[in-house]
Amino acid sequence: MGIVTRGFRGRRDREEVALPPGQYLERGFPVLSAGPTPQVAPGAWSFTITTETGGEHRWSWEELQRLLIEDVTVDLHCVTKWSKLGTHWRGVSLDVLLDGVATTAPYAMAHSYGGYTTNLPLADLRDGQAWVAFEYEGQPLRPEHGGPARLLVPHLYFWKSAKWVRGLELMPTDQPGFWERAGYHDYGDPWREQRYAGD
Ligand SMILES: Nc1nc2c(c(=O)[nH]1)N[C@H]1C(S)=C(S)[C@@H](COP(=O)(O)O)O[C@H]1N2
Ligand SMILES: [Mo]
Repeated sequence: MGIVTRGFRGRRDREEVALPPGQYLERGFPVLSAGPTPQVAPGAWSFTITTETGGEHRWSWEELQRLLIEDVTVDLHCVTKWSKLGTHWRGVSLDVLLDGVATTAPYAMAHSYGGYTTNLPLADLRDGQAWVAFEYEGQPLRPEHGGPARLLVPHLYFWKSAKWVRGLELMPTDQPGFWERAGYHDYGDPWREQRYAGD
Protein backbone atom coordinates (compact mmCIF):
# COMPACT_ATOMS: atom_id res chain seq x y z
CA MET A 1 0.00 0.00 0.00
CA GLY A 2 1.18 3.53 -0.63
CA ILE A 3 2.46 5.71 2.17
CA VAL A 4 2.08 9.45 1.73
CA THR A 5 3.33 12.20 4.00
CA ARG A 6 0.71 14.85 4.64
CA GLY A 7 1.87 18.27 3.55
CA PHE A 8 0.60 20.07 6.64
CA ARG A 9 3.01 22.55 8.15
CA GLY A 10 4.00 22.26 11.79
CA ARG A 11 3.77 19.30 14.01
CA ARG A 12 1.71 17.21 11.58
CA ASP A 13 4.58 17.46 9.10
CA ARG A 14 5.73 13.92 9.65
CA GLU A 15 2.34 12.33 10.05
CA GLU A 16 2.03 9.48 7.62
CA VAL A 17 -1.20 8.09 6.34
CA ALA A 18 -1.89 5.02 4.31
CA LEU A 19 -3.49 5.45 0.91
CA PRO A 20 -4.57 2.70 -1.47
CA PRO A 21 -1.93 1.85 -4.09
CA GLY A 22 -1.43 4.45 -6.80
CA GLN A 23 -3.48 7.14 -5.06
CA TYR A 24 -2.42 10.69 -4.08
CA LEU A 25 -3.84 12.95 -1.39
CA GLU A 26 -6.25 15.60 -2.68
CA ARG A 27 -7.22 18.68 -0.64
CA GLY A 28 -9.86 20.03 -2.95
CA PHE A 29 -12.99 18.21 -4.00
CA PRO A 30 -12.79 17.59 -7.75
CA VAL A 31 -16.02 17.29 -9.70
CA LEU A 32 -16.19 14.31 -12.05
CA SER A 33 -19.40 14.01 -14.03
CA ALA A 34 -19.96 12.11 -17.25
CA GLY A 35 -22.58 14.62 -18.40
CA PRO A 36 -24.45 17.76 -17.38
CA THR A 37 -25.62 18.24 -13.80
CA PRO A 38 -29.32 17.35 -13.52
CA GLN A 39 -31.29 19.95 -11.59
CA VAL A 40 -33.47 17.96 -9.19
CA ALA A 41 -35.39 19.90 -6.55
CA PRO A 42 -35.87 18.00 -3.29
CA GLY A 43 -39.64 18.17 -3.81
CA ALA A 44 -39.23 16.40 -7.14
CA TRP A 45 -36.76 13.84 -5.79
CA SER A 46 -37.66 10.33 -4.72
CA PHE A 47 -35.74 7.12 -4.10
CA THR A 48 -37.17 3.79 -5.25
CA ILE A 49 -35.94 0.28 -4.52
CA THR A 50 -37.32 -2.15 -7.09
CA THR A 51 -37.01 -5.84 -6.24
CA GLU A 52 -36.41 -8.73 -8.63
CA THR A 53 -40.13 -9.56 -8.42
CA GLY A 54 -41.18 -6.02 -9.28
CA GLY A 55 -41.96 -4.87 -5.75
CA GLU A 56 -41.43 -1.14 -5.27
CA HIS A 57 -40.42 0.72 -2.11
CA ARG A 58 -40.37 4.47 -2.58
CA TRP A 59 -39.41 7.37 -0.33
CA SER A 60 -40.03 11.03 -1.00
CA TRP A 61 -37.52 13.64 0.23
CA GLU A 62 -39.67 14.31 3.31
CA GLU A 63 -40.00 10.61 4.06
CA LEU A 64 -36.24 10.17 3.78
CA GLN A 65 -35.68 12.99 6.27
CA ARG A 66 -37.90 11.22 8.83
CA LEU A 67 -35.75 8.07 8.77
CA LEU A 68 -32.76 7.50 11.07
CA ILE A 69 -30.09 9.94 9.90
CA GLU A 70 -26.39 9.22 10.45
CA ASP A 71 -23.25 11.32 10.43
CA VAL A 72 -20.36 9.50 8.80
CA THR A 73 -16.69 10.32 8.32
CA VAL A 74 -15.13 8.46 5.41
CA ASP A 75 -12.21 8.46 2.97
CA LEU A 76 -12.91 8.77 -0.76
CA HIS A 77 -10.87 7.12 -3.52
CA CYS A 78 -11.41 8.06 -7.17
CA VAL A 79 -10.14 5.82 -9.96
CA THR A 80 -8.46 8.93 -11.46
CA LYS A 81 -6.10 8.55 -8.49
CA TRP A 82 -7.14 11.23 -6.02
CA SER A 83 -8.06 10.29 -2.48
CA LYS A 84 -9.65 12.59 0.05
CA LEU A 85 -9.48 11.65 3.72
CA GLY A 86 -11.86 12.29 6.58
CA THR A 87 -14.82 13.70 4.68
CA HIS A 88 -18.02 14.32 6.67
CA TRP A 89 -21.42 13.34 5.34
CA ARG A 90 -24.97 13.06 6.62
CA GLY A 91 -27.42 10.57 5.19
CA VAL A 92 -29.54 7.48 5.65
CA SER A 93 -27.93 4.06 5.76
CA LEU A 94 -28.94 1.59 3.07
CA ASP A 95 -29.50 -0.80 5.98
CA VAL A 96 -32.46 1.36 6.98
CA LEU A 97 -33.80 1.53 3.43
CA LEU A 98 -33.33 -2.21 2.77
CA ASP A 99 -34.94 -3.17 6.07
CA GLY A 100 -38.29 -4.66 5.16
CA VAL A 101 -37.40 -5.12 1.48
CA ALA A 102 -37.91 -8.82 0.73
CA THR A 103 -35.26 -9.91 -1.75
CA THR A 104 -32.84 -12.69 -2.50
CA ALA A 105 -31.18 -10.75 -5.33
CA PRO A 106 -27.39 -10.69 -4.99
CA TYR A 107 -26.80 -7.58 -7.16
CA ALA A 108 -28.03 -4.02 -7.38
CA MET A 109 -27.94 -1.40 -10.11
CA ALA A 110 -27.93 2.17 -8.86
CA HIS A 111 -29.86 4.51 -11.16
CA SER A 112 -29.40 8.26 -11.26
CA TYR A 113 -31.38 11.21 -12.56
CA GLY A 114 -29.65 11.94 -15.87
CA GLY A 115 -29.24 8.26 -16.75
CA TYR A 116 -25.99 7.25 -14.99
CA THR A 117 -25.90 3.70 -13.65
CA THR A 118 -23.45 1.63 -11.63
CA ASN A 119 -23.65 -1.97 -10.41
CA LEU A 120 -22.71 -3.37 -7.01
CA PRO A 121 -23.19 -6.56 -5.04
CA LEU A 122 -26.13 -5.94 -2.71
CA ALA A 123 -23.93 -7.16 0.18
CA ASP A 124 -21.71 -4.10 -0.37
CA LEU A 125 -24.67 -1.83 0.33
CA ARG A 126 -25.43 -3.49 3.67
CA ASP A 127 -23.81 -3.58 7.12
CA GLY A 128 -22.99 0.09 7.48
CA GLN A 129 -21.12 0.37 4.20
CA ALA A 130 -23.40 2.62 2.13
CA TRP A 131 -25.66 5.65 2.51
CA VAL A 132 -28.01 7.89 0.59
CA ALA A 133 -26.17 11.09 1.51
CA PHE A 134 -27.60 14.60 1.33
CA GLU A 135 -25.20 16.76 3.36
CA TYR A 136 -21.48 17.26 2.90
CA GLU A 137 -19.35 19.10 5.48
CA GLY A 138 -22.45 20.44 7.20
CA GLN A 139 -24.07 21.88 4.08
CA PRO A 140 -26.72 20.56 1.72
CA LEU A 141 -24.95 18.51 -0.94
CA ARG A 142 -24.22 20.80 -3.90
CA PRO A 143 -25.74 19.84 -7.26
CA GLU A 144 -22.35 19.25 -8.91
CA HIS A 145 -21.49 16.73 -6.18
CA GLY A 146 -24.78 14.88 -6.58
CA GLY A 147 -27.29 16.99 -4.67
CA PRO A 148 -29.94 16.71 -3.58
CA ALA A 149 -28.77 13.16 -2.73
CA ARG A 150 -26.17 10.67 -3.85
CA LEU A 151 -25.13 7.17 -3.05
CA LEU A 152 -22.05 7.03 -0.81
CA VAL A 153 -20.14 3.72 -0.94
CA PRO A 154 -16.69 4.76 0.24
CA HIS A 155 -15.04 1.34 0.39
CA LEU A 156 -15.23 1.12 -3.43
CA TYR A 157 -13.84 3.55 -6.03
CA PHE A 158 -15.94 6.69 -6.07
CA TRP A 159 -17.57 5.96 -9.45
CA LYS A 160 -19.75 3.48 -7.51
CA SER A 161 -21.14 6.41 -5.47
CA ALA A 162 -23.86 7.43 -7.92
CA LYS A 163 -24.65 11.15 -7.83
CA TRP A 164 -28.30 12.32 -8.14
CA VAL A 165 -29.34 8.83 -7.17
CA ARG A 166 -32.98 7.99 -7.77
CA GLY A 167 -33.08 4.32 -6.92
CA LEU A 168 -31.78 0.79 -6.78
CA GLU A 169 -32.82 -2.03 -9.03
CA LEU A 170 -32.22 -5.38 -7.33
CA MET A 171 -31.00 -7.96 -9.82
CA PRO A 172 -30.70 -11.78 -9.84
CA THR A 173 -27.62 -11.54 -12.12
CA ASP A 174 -24.78 -9.04 -12.34
CA GLN A 175 -25.09 -6.44 -15.09
CA PRO A 176 -22.56 -3.71 -15.90
CA GLY A 177 -23.37 -0.05 -15.32
CA PHE A 178 -22.19 3.01 -17.26
CA TRP A 179 -18.45 2.93 -16.51
CA GLU A 180 -18.34 -0.84 -16.11
CA ARG A 181 -19.57 -1.21 -19.71
CA ALA A 182 -16.82 1.21 -20.74
CA GLY A 183 -14.10 -1.03 -19.29
CA TYR A 184 -13.93 -0.11 -15.63
CA HIS A 185 -13.63 -2.96 -13.16
CA ASP A 186 -16.86 -4.70 -12.20
CA TYR A 187 -16.22 -4.40 -8.45
CA GLY A 188 -13.70 -1.56 -7.95
CA ASP A 189 -11.85 -2.23 -4.69
CA PRO A 190 -9.26 0.57 -4.31
CA TRP A 191 -7.10 -1.50 -1.94
CA ARG A 192 -6.75 -4.19 -4.62
CA GLU A 193 -6.38 -1.48 -7.28
CA GLN A 194 -9.30 -2.81 -9.32
CA ARG A 195 -9.45 0.11 -11.76
CA TYR A 196 -10.14 -1.58 -15.07
CA ALA A 197 -11.56 -4.92 -16.23
CA GLY A 198 -8.84 -7.52 -15.78
CA ASP A 199 -7.09 -5.72 -12.89
N1 LIG B 1 -24.74 10.27 -11.73
C1 LIG B 1 -23.39 10.25 -11.75
N2 LIG B 1 -22.76 9.80 -10.66
C2 LIG B 1 -21.40 9.76 -10.64
C3 LIG B 1 -20.65 10.17 -11.75
C4 LIG B 1 -21.36 10.63 -12.88
O1 LIG B 1 -20.77 11.01 -13.91
N3 LIG B 1 -22.73 10.67 -12.84
N4 LIG B 1 -19.28 10.09 -11.72
C5 LIG B 1 -18.69 9.15 -10.76
C6 LIG B 1 -17.26 9.32 -10.60
S1 LIG B 1 -16.26 8.68 -11.80
C7 LIG B 1 -16.74 9.87 -9.48
S2 LIG B 1 -15.06 9.92 -9.19
C8 LIG B 1 -17.60 10.54 -8.49
C9 LIG B 1 -17.23 11.99 -8.44
O2 LIG B 1 -17.98 12.66 -7.46
P1 LIG B 1 -17.71 14.18 -7.25
O3 LIG B 1 -17.96 14.88 -8.55
O4 LIG B 1 -18.63 14.58 -6.15
O5 LIG B 1 -16.26 14.31 -6.84
O6 LIG B 1 -18.97 10.46 -8.79
C10 LIG B 1 -19.37 9.26 -9.40
N5 LIG B 1 -20.80 9.30 -9.53
MO1 LIG C 1 -14.11 8.73 -10.80
